[in-house]
Amino acid sequence: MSSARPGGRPSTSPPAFAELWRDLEPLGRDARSGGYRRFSWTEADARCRSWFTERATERGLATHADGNGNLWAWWGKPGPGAIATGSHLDSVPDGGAYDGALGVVSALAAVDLLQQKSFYPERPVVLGAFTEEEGARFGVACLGSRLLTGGIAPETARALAGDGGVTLAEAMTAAGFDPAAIGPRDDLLAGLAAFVELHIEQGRALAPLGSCVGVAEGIWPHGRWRLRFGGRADHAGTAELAGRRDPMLPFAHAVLAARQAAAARGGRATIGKVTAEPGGANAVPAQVTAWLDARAGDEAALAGTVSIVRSVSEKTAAEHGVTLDMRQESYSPPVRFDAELRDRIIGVLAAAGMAAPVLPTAAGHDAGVLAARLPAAMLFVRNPSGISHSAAEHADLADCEAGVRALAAVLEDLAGPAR
Ligand code: HGY
Ligand code: MN
Ligand code: MN
Repeated sequence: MSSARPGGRPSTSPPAFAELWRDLEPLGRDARSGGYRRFSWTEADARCRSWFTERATERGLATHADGNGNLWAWWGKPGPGAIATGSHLDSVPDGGAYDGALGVVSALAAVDLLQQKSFYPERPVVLGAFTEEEGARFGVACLGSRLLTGGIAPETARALAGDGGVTLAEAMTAAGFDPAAIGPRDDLLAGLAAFVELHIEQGRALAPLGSCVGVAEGIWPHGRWRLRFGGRADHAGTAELAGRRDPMLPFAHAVLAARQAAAARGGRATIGKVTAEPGGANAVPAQVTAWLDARAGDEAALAGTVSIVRSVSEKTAAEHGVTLDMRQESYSPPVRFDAELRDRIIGVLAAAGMAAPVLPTAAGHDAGVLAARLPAAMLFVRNPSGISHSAAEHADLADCEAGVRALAAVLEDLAGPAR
């Protein structure tokens, strides 16, 4: 726990969303693509961690990391009934600037706004920055919040290996953290009365409604499956087509089957990551590995999509003399956020002059993981294009600042004098 300066920032400095944003924006951005590569336990991650700790400390917040690498910053003495807010700082490969980061920056700027008006919380307010929310390095979405809540066994997590085979344990050790310390923190969770995550909208529902903020209803069930097709390497020119054991063929069938199965169920299926090894342009590959991301409005539809992908992959792999190993890497059950907390937030925003529609989402979030353990809610900030998981992701400054005002109003209500 680093020492916090009493009283926080000097009250003269202006609310600092734009200033905070400008500070964070360059960290982990790839000069070529303009997208972000803030992968957990890398140098970019370390810079984001330092940034968060410094910004929180200068606001008088007491900071610490839990054993899982999630960062916490306390406004007020840590204790029961705390109101938590925050999000994540990691990104997908070449992701956008706002996914996760907007929630963390908005939480700090909301503290500024409240400190500016000399509000002091009756119950502690704690800001969180969760590690490996995207699962971009170790394959399991929301890894930090799952570890915190006991959603994944520590020994399973330690053994997770990213591209290149580096395990989570090795990556944490290299970053100066102790992998033996990961695991559930029921003591920390017991002190939290609610968690409210602000996040950029992913999809385009708010713009047509003319709203700058929205409130989440729930999260679709979704998951990630790894498919490994094992064939036989051979010469692209001299190997007869008939005798080949080409893993690319069943893979191609799997891609098309996924799309058709998801479309038939009103769901989503994506294969955005695939490797062909050893990767010679003039050779039949020995192995093709692909990751299926599948989502649907309910678990039956999701299971139906995955089952069709599995059966088509098995059938076509057999036809081509190819082996198949398909395994689930990450699964998130459906989430319905706490209705009472959601409605209370809608009321607070309405009183602040912000009509906030209630939106479902197919995007996963740490709030969805924490919702299994405590009342959780989400605020969405308008995304004019709806695009996310892309360098093109964007939210207008005015909407971001409206999000900060919304979050500040919610924190003031939840952490202020009992109603
Ligand atoms: O993949 C998701 O839905 C989230 O962005 N992690
Ligand atoms: Mn994301
Ligand atoms: Mn996110």
